[in-house]
Amino acid sequence: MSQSSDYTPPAVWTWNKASGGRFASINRPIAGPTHEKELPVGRHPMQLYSLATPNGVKVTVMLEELLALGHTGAEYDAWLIRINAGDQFGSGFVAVNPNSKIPALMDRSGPEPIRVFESGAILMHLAEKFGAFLPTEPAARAECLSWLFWQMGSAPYLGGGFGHFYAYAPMKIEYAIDRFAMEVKRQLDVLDRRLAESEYLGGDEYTIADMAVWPWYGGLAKGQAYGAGEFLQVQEYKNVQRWTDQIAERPAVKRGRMVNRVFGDPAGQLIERHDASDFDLRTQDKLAAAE
Ligand SMILES: N[C@@H](CCC(=O)N[C@@H](CS)C(=O)NCC(=O)O)C(=O)O
Repeated sequence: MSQSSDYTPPAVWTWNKASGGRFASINRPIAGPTHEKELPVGRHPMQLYSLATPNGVKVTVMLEELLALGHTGAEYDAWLIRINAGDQFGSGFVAVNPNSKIPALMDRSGPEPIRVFESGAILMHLAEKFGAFLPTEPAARAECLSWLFWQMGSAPYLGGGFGHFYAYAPMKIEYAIDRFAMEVKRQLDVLDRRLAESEYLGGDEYTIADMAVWPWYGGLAKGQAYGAGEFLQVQEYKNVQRWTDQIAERPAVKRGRMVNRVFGDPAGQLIERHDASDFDLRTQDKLAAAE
């Protein structure tokens, strides 16, 4: 391994140059809004401001699963937040999520709107509100929440650690790639062992834990994340593969992953969702054909 480094950190870090790499234009060391912009509000109880990244997909899958169970109170408008264009720094968005990251939810079903940010908190809020996808029996609930919070703590090593240094950083740093590849393979093995003994992460039931983990680790298992399938030999994690395929077959998952999607097959992109019929009528292929 290369050992050299010509960089010695100064006593005080200053923001005097762009960080480099993909997403450098939206990275900054301060919080708060950069511009005034109100968020749009639609007619449904749930107003979601998001993008179809793995963190965004967790919530659109949950909303589609709730609707599939007949919970009409989960009807939602999904508005697009283009993070590459800095929409997350608009004043309206920052008022919903002071952390300036998608997904962000406004629950407008009650007398006063309730803001919810952090995808795990949004999943819990919806699960408790509708009494679905979070077991109430104490042991099953604890197992579900343990895997939900496992995802919240683990995925930053996958995305911000491995993904960043393997795919997005302006230079390939062997030490950083080795460190995070090791951790991500360890995480895949954690999941693989759990899914060898259990159909779903929480146990026999499909829960918000699966909804949180699947968009990240299912995508990774299918080689869709960072072009790293071969590098990490993801096909070896047989139980993760089985679980990934099983969840991908769910109709609500197929719908949820299309919402706020701005890349890939036009037939799989529903840029904004305001009605259940939008899946049939307003995907990008249909809109282009109608022009
Ligand atoms: N822990 C947060 C992470 C959210 C997050 O990192 N969102 C990314 C997209 S996947 C984002 O909005 N990034 C914009 C930015 O960093 O400016 C969650 O689970 O909601």
